[in-house]
Amino acid sequence: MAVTLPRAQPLRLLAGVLVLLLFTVEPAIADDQPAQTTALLIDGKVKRAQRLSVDALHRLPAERVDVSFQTSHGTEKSSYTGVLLWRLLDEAGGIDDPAKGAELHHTISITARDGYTVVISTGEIAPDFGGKAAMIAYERDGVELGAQGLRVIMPGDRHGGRYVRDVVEMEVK
Ligand SMILES: Nc1nc2c(c(=O)[nH]1)N[C@H]1C(S)=C(S)[C@@H](COP(=O)(O)O)O[C@H]1N2
Ligand SMILES: [Mo]
Repeated sequence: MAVTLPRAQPLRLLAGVLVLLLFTVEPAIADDQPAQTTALLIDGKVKRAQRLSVDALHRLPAERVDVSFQTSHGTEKSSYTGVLLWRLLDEAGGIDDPAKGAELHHTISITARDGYTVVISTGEIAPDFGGKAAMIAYERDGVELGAQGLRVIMPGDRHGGRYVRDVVEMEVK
């Protein structure tokens, strides 16, 4: 015996409409977000805090480096092009500290859009000391990183942990 429950129909209709709304409204909200423009903020203890666009980075002296590092999904081997962190500090007027040996007294907190943060010391990248050719890359294997965002390159690191993806800020402390 087929018994139809008349009250079930409007409920189903309502559920259907709700499901439809979920699928249609969510992308509409995402589309309303302002386009994320890639830029790098250099602030904290620097003389002239800067917000550098990708174009501005392209106008600075470029370095290209071949690197290879371990990740949870195997070894990554690529060639990155970008600007040395030390050169970027220079662009921001240098470390704002007149003390002798100031380049050995500070840290740089590098933060990504997802909140991932890595801290390095200024002494590690100072040319007369650690001299590490750490850089912010805008290009990988000849292709612009574009929407992937800028990336920290740490030549010599064995694991990829400091290869911060989509970096947005370098704060000198
Ligand atoms: N923004 C951001 N960058 C990040 C991470 C992260 O979680 N967020 N993980 C790091 C770790 S632990 C590794 S091993 C590498 C992985 O590199 P891949 O994304 O190119 O595979 O990215 C590094 N950079
Ligand atoms: Mo990792």
